[in-house]
Amino acid sequence: MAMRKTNISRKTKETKVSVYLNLDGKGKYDIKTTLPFFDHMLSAFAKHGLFDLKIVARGDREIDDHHLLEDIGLSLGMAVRKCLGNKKGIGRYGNFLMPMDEALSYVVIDISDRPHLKYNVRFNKTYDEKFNFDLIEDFFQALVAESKITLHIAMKSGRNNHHIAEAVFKGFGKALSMAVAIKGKGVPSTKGKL
Ligand SMILES: [Mn+2]
Repeated sequence: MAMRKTNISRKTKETKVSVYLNLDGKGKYDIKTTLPFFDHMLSAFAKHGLFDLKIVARGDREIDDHHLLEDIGLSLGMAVRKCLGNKKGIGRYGNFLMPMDEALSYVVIDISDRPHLKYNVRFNKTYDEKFNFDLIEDFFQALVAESKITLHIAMKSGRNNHHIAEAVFKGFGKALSMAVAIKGKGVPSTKGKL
């Protein structure tokens, strides 16, 4: 039986990240990444996925925010994979269409053991000194690499960057919640292994 909850600590010369994740939580979150906008996104992910999630992260933001977002993605990906163990009984697939006012995201997951990200999200290039929206793709690329899931994220529509990002993170929470939910007993694959 998979543990369904775990702690991950990851430390390099660039960043330090700790993650607590419980897949069968109640949507309780405590996120401190030193990036308030990204805290807001990860909080929305936990709240709407009904995961319990605690993240404390810091990094070399004097360079830029790339290392920090990438390493949070790696750590959260490791946590997802560790929580799922041998994947017995999970639904495996999940998808969600998530609106946020004018923005509409479509997130599709296969817990496949084959890491693949198909990311079709375009943000407005207006300069935002608080947050680089381009790094969201790097976060998901890192998360996919470590969790070994197949993840498709597409935007059907969207004008405001905050709305677009929030539709992506809420949709990811809902789709992942569906994919990790216990639905049966065996491993959901004709190969007998995931
Ligand atoms: Mn918001």
